[in-house]
Amino acid sequence: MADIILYMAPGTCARVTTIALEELGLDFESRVVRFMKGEHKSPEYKQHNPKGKVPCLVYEGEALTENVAILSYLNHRHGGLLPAADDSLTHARQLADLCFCGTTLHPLVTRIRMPHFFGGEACASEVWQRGSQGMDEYFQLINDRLTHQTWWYGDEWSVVDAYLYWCFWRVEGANYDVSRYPAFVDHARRMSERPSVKRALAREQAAEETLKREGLLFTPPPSPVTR
Ligand SMILES: N[C@@H](CCC(=O)N[C@@H](CS)C(=O)NCC(=O)O)C(=O)O
Repeated sequence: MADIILYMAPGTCARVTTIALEELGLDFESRVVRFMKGEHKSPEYKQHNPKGKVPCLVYEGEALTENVAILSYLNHRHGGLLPAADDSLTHARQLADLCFCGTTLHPLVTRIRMPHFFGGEACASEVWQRGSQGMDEYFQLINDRLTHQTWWYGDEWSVVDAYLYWCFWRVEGANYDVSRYPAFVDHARRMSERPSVKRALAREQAAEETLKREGLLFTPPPSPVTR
């Protein structure tokens, strides 16, 4: 058995962990979880992640869930995912940045990308609008920060950039107008050029092919808004 197994599904926030593992150059196995078959809610999968979600990292036999925790752990073990933090305040602030992605941005991403989940077809447009309005403030904040620097922490790339990139990609594909945030657009382009991201996307592509072959590829309902 591989020492590191990542349970993932294409297009999901598991991409952030995939990019982190690729950045670290670790040897790991990506295992696709078949949402369409309800595999993520099966008793077998819930032995790894009782919350029934991806990502779940099994590292040397120990399961770990939640992107923020996984990324912090990987950084603790290997370094290289966050700038060196010698004091607890810097460390806490980095945690705050990861939490911003996981607990502020991600729920808004879901409202924009999957508005139908919140009250069905009848409310989808309203949910999308409210999610987008909520997101505008944060995209502006991110854009302002990236206007004069390459990465979230200046010249130094970090896994916060990977998290931001996933959020950006998700809402861009759900008709959210990202062109209002040109520095964030440039950041996403820089991210997409990183070899780690290319390798992560290739893994997702392979998983997608598998799901397609099995007739289990999830396609979300069309966005309630058009651009
Ligand atoms: N807080 C969790 C969120 C994980 C999460 O929501 N994953 C989604 C994919 S992006 C999922 O597995 N959804 C399946 C479901 O909720 O049924 C994390 O950051 O890891």
